[in-house]
Formats: sequence, C-alpha cells, structure tokens
Amino acid sequence: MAEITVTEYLLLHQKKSPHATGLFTGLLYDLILSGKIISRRINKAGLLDILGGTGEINVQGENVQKLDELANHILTWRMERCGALCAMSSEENAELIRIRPEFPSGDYILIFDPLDGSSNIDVNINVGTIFSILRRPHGNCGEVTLEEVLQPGVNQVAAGYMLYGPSTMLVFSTGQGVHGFTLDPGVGEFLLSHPDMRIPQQGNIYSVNEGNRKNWDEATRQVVDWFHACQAKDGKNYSSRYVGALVADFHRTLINGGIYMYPADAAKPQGKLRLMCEAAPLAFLAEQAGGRASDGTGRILERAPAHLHMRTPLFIGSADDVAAVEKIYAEHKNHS
Ligand code: AHM
Ligand code: MG
Repeated sequence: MAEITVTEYLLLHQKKSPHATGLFTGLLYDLILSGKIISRRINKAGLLDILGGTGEINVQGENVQKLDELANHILTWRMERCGALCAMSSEENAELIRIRPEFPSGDYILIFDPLDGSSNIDVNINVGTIFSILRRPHGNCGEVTLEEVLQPGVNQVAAGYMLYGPSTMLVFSTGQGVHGFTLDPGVGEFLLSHPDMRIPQQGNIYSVNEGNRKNWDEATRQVVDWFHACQAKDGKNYSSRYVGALVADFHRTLINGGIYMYPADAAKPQGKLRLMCEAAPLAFLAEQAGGRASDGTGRILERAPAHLHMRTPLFIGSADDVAAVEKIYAEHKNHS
C-alpha cells in the first residue's frame, strides 16, 4: 500500500480547492497534533499515575477524570493558538471559549469532546476525541456571538474523531467521503489505511445499553425488541455489542455496519449524548459514509441546537437499520 500521510493528504486536498488559504489545513494539522499528544499520554497513563478521577464534577454533573482534564487542556491550549478559530466549545467547559485578542484568529469554530468514553479510562478500554468544525456566517466580524455558534450539524465543514484503541486512528471527513488513518508510532505520522469508508446498507449488530430498559417507553422497547427478533439480510440474528464509549461503538458500526442507539428514557428525557460535540459530528461521518443518523423522528444534522450542551436521542449507523427504527417510532406515534 502506498503510504500517504495525513499531512500529504491535507496538502493535496488544499491544492484541489483554488480558494484555500491554508488556514483550514493548519487548523486540522494542529488538531491532529493535539490528538497525537493525547494518544501518547494515554499510552503512558498507567505509568504516569494520571488515571482516575479528580474528585470534581464537570458542567454535565459527571465525575471529571484526570485524563479528561489533560486532554481538554492539550486541545484548548494548542487550538487557541492555531490562528484559524474565533471560538471553541468543549464538553468540559460550560461557556463558549472565545479566542483572546492576543492570539491570531479566523472564522472557524471548533466544537469537541476531548475524551469521549472517559468512564472507560480506569479499565484501559478505548476512548477518543470527537470534533466538529463550523464556520462563522460569511462576512461577520467583531466578537463572535453564541447565536453564530449554535448551528445545525448540516453546516459542518468537517468532522471526525481520534480513537485511542489498540492502534490510534484518525477518521474524518471534509464533505468528500470519510477517510481513516492509522498512527504509525514509529514515525509519529497518521498513514492512510481506510480510504473512502462506507457503512454497509444493513448490518447485523445492535448496540444499546439494555440496562436502561426499565426506563424506556413502549416504542423504544419495541425498537430494541425488533433487533432481538429480526434476522439481518445475511440470515443471521443480530448480535449485541456495547463498549460504552460512543466513539468506539461508532467506529465498529462504521466498519461493520449495524446500529448504535442511545434513546431518551425516563431518567434522561432528552437522551444522554450531546448534539453539538457528539451526535452531529458522528452524524456527518455516517451520512458521508452512506449511513444515517436520526433522533428517532428525523435527521440529526437538521436539529438546531438551543444551547451548547443540548442533548439528543441518537440512532446511527446502517441506513436500513436506522430506517427500521424511524418506522417503528412513526407507527407508534400514529397509533397513540
Ligand atoms: P462521556 O462523553 O462523558 O464519556 O459520556 C458519553 C458516553 C458515550 O461515550 C457512551 O456511549 C455513553 O456515554 C455511555 O453511557 P451509559 O454508560 O449510560 O451507557
Ligand atoms: Mg462523550
């Protein structure tokens, strides 16, 4: 296989768009560098005694893990200085982070979950960084407003994730398909390993936290029962897989097909996952790979965020599997 590095890929891509200034390429380069630094720290986590919680509670009311803090710091420090951004929003920070006047700025907006799946850190299981890149409405200047940042996912100019698993992988899309790169730790470069990733039309894996069943409504129970009872196109039963780290469960779904679900329930009436830093970027990748992402009634990418940390139910993966879920919810609504 020809070894194309992600830097070569980005430069090639930049040359193809005549108006490119290099700012966007620089933004992605700094983001990828941050991911490599996080990956190195995660590999050494057990040795450096940075596993475990800090004892603090973050803006979402969850325990802050030490590595969450570290990943958040690595990203905010470097990206604030990248010169392409006017604002950032992190899952770990309640407020919008505007680029301070002492740093150069641009009109891109970066939204990220610095360490998704962080409850898995202590048990040495996959975690990842999810990112979404938006652009400030054309021609706007001065201090960026919250309204300019609260855009539906359909406006994303790029989205992706870094998965810190057995290998560290970078998967992203700039709206021209989804491409996967694997970090070669020897040379410290991401090499193109999964060009033009496509989600199978239908899979044979469903992924959901069934421990929440007692809190589901009747329609959601029917959705999951459908996957218990139904045969996939290959004639096999659906199998269940649930890592508990969205980024890892999504990565498997992207490659093998099937569906990942985090429905709303009585304890989490809006769902658990955050629209802007988790659901929308993965929905962008899913659609770019030929799959779908829905909140059960419609496209995730069309949901307008009411605030930075808005949550949403999520059903994402193979197009036929997501369509099956929407059909059950629609039928249920019609009969009630
Ligand atoms: P996090 O961003 O704080 O790690 O929370 C999001 C995570 C997802 O990665 C994962 O899919 C989900 O929460 C698991 O939740 P649960 O333990 O309720 O199944
Ligand atoms: Mg997360």
